[in-house]
Amino acid sequence: MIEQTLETAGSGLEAVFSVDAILPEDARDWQLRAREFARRRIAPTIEEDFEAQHFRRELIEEIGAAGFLGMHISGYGCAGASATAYGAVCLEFEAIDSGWRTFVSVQGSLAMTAIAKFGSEEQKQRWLPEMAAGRAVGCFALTEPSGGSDPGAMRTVAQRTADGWVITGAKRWIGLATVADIAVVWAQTDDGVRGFLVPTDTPGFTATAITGKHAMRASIQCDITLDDVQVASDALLPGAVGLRGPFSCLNEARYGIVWGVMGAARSCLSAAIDRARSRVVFGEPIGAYQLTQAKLADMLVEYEKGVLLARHLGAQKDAGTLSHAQISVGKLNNVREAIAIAGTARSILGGDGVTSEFPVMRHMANLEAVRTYEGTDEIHALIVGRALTGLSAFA
Ligand code: TGC
Repeated sequence: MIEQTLETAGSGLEAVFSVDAILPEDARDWQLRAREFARRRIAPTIEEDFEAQHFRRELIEEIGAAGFLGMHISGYGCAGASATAYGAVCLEFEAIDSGWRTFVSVQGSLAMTAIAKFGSEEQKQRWLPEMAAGRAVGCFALTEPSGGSDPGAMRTVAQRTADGWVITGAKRWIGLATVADIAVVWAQTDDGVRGFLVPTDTPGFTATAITGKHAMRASIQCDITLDDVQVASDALLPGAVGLRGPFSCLNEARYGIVWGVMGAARSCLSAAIDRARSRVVFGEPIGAYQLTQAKLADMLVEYEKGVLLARHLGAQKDAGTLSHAQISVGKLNNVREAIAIAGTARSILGGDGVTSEFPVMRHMANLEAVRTYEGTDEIHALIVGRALTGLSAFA
């Protein structure tokens, strides 16, 4: 009886709200390719990789060959796609796992963007085509062990020598550093914060994967030590002076998160809907009870609002009018709501919701990491607060 009613009405998440339907054609094309790739190449092994804390490095060149790395950059082997298309790709990767969306972000939004925005022509020619193809991997070394929220307090220093620079310091929570070929290292200099391209085989550069993580287990985050690392003069990124440089790269990564986490939310919501329709308790599918329907409705409302916000910010970004504060609105809201959706989905799944039979607990754990990196909830609230009042309340 219930099945018949559902069929007649046309039910399910896609029948009520579909991200596919609100994308322009170019973005939808990218989205479908990302969805197909992520479902075929990442999904089948993600639970096992998360459990084993294994990063499946062999996928990198395939992701590059499919065009997803630095896809928003024009030239140098990159696709020159729209910001909306890039966002839709982030959503599909994160629908499978935040760790793989993070890989695309660290490589494309952080390391490649730093080179594309601030690098010399030689640096761009040397690194961007290789990184776009996935033959070279980059990392972005900004955060330090003493805390990530205040990069202005950075202790890593770069001092000029007769023929280059010597860099000393430490970085923490740096994605991909143990598999990277090139590190974008941010350091204090006499001219303020500057960026350097440091090959990871340079003597004195050491990366160590952080273990014991209960989130992002299928991806790599590292400690880096820089012990009198000597680089030539041409390692300096000429176009970045001051914190504006790294912050403008963070904008790109934060923008990708606004979309990406809605993929994790969609995955959790879909699992909860399926379960609500099939799990029988007290003689009825739990989806036939009002409390379950109220939960599902609230999840859908926040998912739909989050996707529409991402789409709105994407349109602004494509028009060149997106502000930092608007990106903070998106990151703050969408991560917070994705976490809430994952938690509610878990409650609908009951005890089985904590197992790897469903993706929900893995998404919940990952999203807690996403909540902290690229600016915590608190930092984004204060960025929005400063934009509203004109008053800085960080200290
Ligand atoms: P503030 O005085 O506000 O700004 C300094 C200069 O930067 C400019 N600026 C921005 N430019 C572009 N985009 C933005 N979003 C910008 N925000 C600020 C600003 O206009 C100024 O420029 P100028 O030319 O006048 O000097 O700087 P502040 O030190 O007071 O910072 C304020 C605050 C808290 C907003 C900032 O520190 C912040 O965003 N903190 C959070 C940092 C963060 O997100 N850290 C986590 C990074 S994640 C990571 O490192 C790991 S990488 C990912 C991975 O590897 O997996």
